[in-house]
Amino acid sequence: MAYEQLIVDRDGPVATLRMNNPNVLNALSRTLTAELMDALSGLASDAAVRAVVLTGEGRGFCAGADLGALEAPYRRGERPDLGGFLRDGYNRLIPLLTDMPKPVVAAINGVAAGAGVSLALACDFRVASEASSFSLAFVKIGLIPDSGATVLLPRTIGSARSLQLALTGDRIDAAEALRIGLVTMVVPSDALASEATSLATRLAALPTAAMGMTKRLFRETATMDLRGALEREASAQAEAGATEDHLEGVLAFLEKRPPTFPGR
Ligand code: T3D
Repeated sequence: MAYEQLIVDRDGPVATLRMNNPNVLNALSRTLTAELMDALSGLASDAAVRAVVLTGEGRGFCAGADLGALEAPYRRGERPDLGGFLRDGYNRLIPLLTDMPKPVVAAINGVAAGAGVSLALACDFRVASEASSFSLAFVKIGLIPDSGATVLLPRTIGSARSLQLALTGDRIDAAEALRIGLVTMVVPSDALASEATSLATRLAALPTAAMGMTKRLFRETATMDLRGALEREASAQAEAGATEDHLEGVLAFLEKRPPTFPGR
């Protein structure tokens, strides 16, 4: 399907989504938000896709909410309901990334601000270019961190650093993001696409069903006690043990050959 502000490329089992609203650093317009939701929903149920890459066109990854959309109503003296806007938009978009039953790699090509940071945090891997930077810019316009940032950021880098970034809105560069664990890898700008694709290609050859279940378990057990988590693991392991991937993994090990996982 052709979109206005999103480019979808397929290379075998890897799908790459490129946010394409570069004049505003891929700010999340209503169009881009809706297109991301549509594309991610389709990829979630497409068994031929076994890994997803999310990146941006131009010099931005994503500058968060499209502030241009607020100009007309604010100048008219209207105050739109931002809570309703979140419930209809980002609150539906973010779970499509976190709950994607296959790995999602954010290839952060430039600045990520506001909900753009949340978008990166909702992905499973964050590979950043040396040109990337990060700002929880919400506070600079009198807003609170949203789109899951209040949960996803502390879970990733700890509460003290999260609060510092959230309360100051300070922009940090790629090296600092790596140091505090906000991203897991920093690469030269011209190597970003190939590094992210090569990671996604490697992930796409692994047992997709088990990876989907692993993501789900990490989400579910985050709020459980040990006994609850042990039981959840047992029932998920029963599911994993019934997959073709598990059978192939064990047989390949016993036959001393590399496995070929069918992804189910
Ligand atoms: O409001 C709601 O709907 C509720 C939900 C809120 C969730 C949020 O995400 S709130 C946070 C929103 N985002 C921001 O506040 C970030 C705003 N942008 C910036 O602070 C800076 O642009 C950056 C730090 C991201 C990058 O700075 P820089 O100097 O590299 O670029 P620039 O020159 O500021 O931006 C380039 C263009 O993109 C510029 O347009 P122009 O002058 O070339 O015509 C700029 O206005 C535009 N732009 C950047 N961010 C946004 C944007 N246009 C609309 N919305 C943006 N978020």
